[in-house]
Amino acid sequence: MAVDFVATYKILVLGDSNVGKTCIVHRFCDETYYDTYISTIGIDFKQKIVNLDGMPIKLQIWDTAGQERFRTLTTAYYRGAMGILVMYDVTNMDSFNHLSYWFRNVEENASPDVVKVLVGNKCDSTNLRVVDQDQGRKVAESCDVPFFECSCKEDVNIDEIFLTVARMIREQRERRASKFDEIERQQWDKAHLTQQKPQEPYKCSC
Ligand SMILES: Nc1nc2c(ncn2[C@@H]2O[C@H](COP(=O)(O)OP(=O)(O)OP(=O)(O)O)[C@@H](O)[C@H]2O)c(=O)[nH]1
Ligand SMILES: [Mg+2]
Repeated sequence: MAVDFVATYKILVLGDSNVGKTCIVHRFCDETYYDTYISTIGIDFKQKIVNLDGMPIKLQIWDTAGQERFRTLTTAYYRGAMGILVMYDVTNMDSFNHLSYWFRNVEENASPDVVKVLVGNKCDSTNLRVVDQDQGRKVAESCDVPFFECSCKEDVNIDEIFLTVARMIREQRERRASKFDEIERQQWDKAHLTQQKPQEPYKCSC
């Protein structure tokens, strides 16, 4: 059977209920958008193969429920994630104020080398905006993560967000691989150089 992708990257989408997590996954994977709100129950996922600078990579995107009653369930999925989108809604100040909760939760439950981006959604809603772009940028700088504002409704920045995360995951994996190569090389050197150590010159016991 032909393999049409070279790696699978697991990406998790987090944030308060109603910020647009399901919409961003649908927009990216299916190029669809719905105005009706159906709150996610538990967790769901969709997949899409992207061409990452000439390499076909499968992105497996996990859409978590923002509702508090599902937190224990969704937290169990943090560990396997290679990339995380932490999302808020630029028309909802509470969702922005809760970012510290989401970043702390990632810190406590995800792998230490997971890559993260901060995403402010619904940037099309100019009249309803309550979180300035600068406020989002400052939080991203303080967490040392890339920052995007996007609109699932008008398809603004959606591909850019997922391709950025995918590139960051690839770079992280390359860094880790070269670290392993280095450790392996050192172990090989140690083993072989010890073996090749010159023998002690023969000393007569008399
Ligand atoms: N104006 C505007 N509305 C949006 C946008 N993205 C999502 N919405 C609306 O926001 C509501 C919530 O979207 P969802 O994607 O279901 O939210 P969610 O974060 O998955 O919510 P939970 O599943 O409860 O955690 C829906 O009514 C969407 O139509 C956007 O870019 N612009
Ligand atoms: Mg949802």
